[in-house]
Amino acid sequence: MKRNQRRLVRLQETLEPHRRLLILTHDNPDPDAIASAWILGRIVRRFTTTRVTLGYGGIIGRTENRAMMDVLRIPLHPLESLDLDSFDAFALVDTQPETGNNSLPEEVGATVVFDHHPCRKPTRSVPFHDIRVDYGASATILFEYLEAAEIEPDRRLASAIFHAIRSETQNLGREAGRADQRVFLKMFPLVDNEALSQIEHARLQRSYFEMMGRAIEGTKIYAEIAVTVLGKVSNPDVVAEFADLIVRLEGIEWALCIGRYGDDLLLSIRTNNRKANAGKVIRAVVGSRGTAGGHDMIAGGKLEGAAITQVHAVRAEELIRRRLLKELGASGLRPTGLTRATGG
Ligand SMILES: [Mn+2]
Repeated sequence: MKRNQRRLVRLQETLEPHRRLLILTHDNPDPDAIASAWILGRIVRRFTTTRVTLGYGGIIGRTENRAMMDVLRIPLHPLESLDLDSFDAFALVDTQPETGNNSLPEEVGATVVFDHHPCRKPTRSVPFHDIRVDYGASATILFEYLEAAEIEPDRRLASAIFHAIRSETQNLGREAGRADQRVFLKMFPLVDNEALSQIEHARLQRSYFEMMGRAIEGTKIYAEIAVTVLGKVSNPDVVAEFADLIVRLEGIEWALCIGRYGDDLLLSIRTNNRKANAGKVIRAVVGSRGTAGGHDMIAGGKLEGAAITQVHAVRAEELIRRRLLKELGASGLRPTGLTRATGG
């Protein structure tokens, strides 16, 4: 714990000269990013005189994540409601500079970065950065600072941390380490179970089921590979959400999900193979034109402007599908549909 105390002191020294800090999550934040921002906010408020605001880019699309914000009353604000010029320091959580998945302008440098994705080159020049790839969640990293600061999380914050680790690691089953286990167990007696249940079982809109119907129709199976072309999505999270679902299909080892969001194509890859490197696969699939990142079993990417017209989108989707099959050594396989109605 000594090491974390030293880190905490360094964090404090880094931030203290600044007047106003914006803590920014990745775009379309997930529970891990949301909880991480909230923890860091608590620490900075306690240990510095710097004023703190928590913000996110994109939208909070997934119903469960919106419920998390509402039920736990998390003070995280959409970037549109904030004036970037009013801040003189920026912290990124669960993301890094120049990854393409956060809204910090590239010319604006980050002062602080916390993440558990592989360290990027620009991150090394950030004054304070703590990147731990062996951690299953960024919230776990930040919790160690909370401990070093001797701040007891209240019920709401404990619930957020618990939910973050639970959803990010699928109840410690996916890419979780000892540190995640320890924090998860430590939070368990502190959580508000009713609140957590309201989050996990949040009421779903009809449009959600319409989207799922389209996703099922748009899924093709190539032996152990499922490729889903979603078409237009109104909520960017649905791409990862459906990939999480379809990778559970019996006999499937890899799942790729593609959705059109605005002018962009969003991609999500999942694998059941614990020895695989989904991050590497998605970089091969996205190529030099897009941005991508990920860990061993989960990865995401974006092709900006690839869905600017219907023709562009169809062509790019086709290219992505072909590259994935090639990368996984499955070129030339004839697909089947997922259900009887779709030809399975
Ligand atoms: Mn994360």
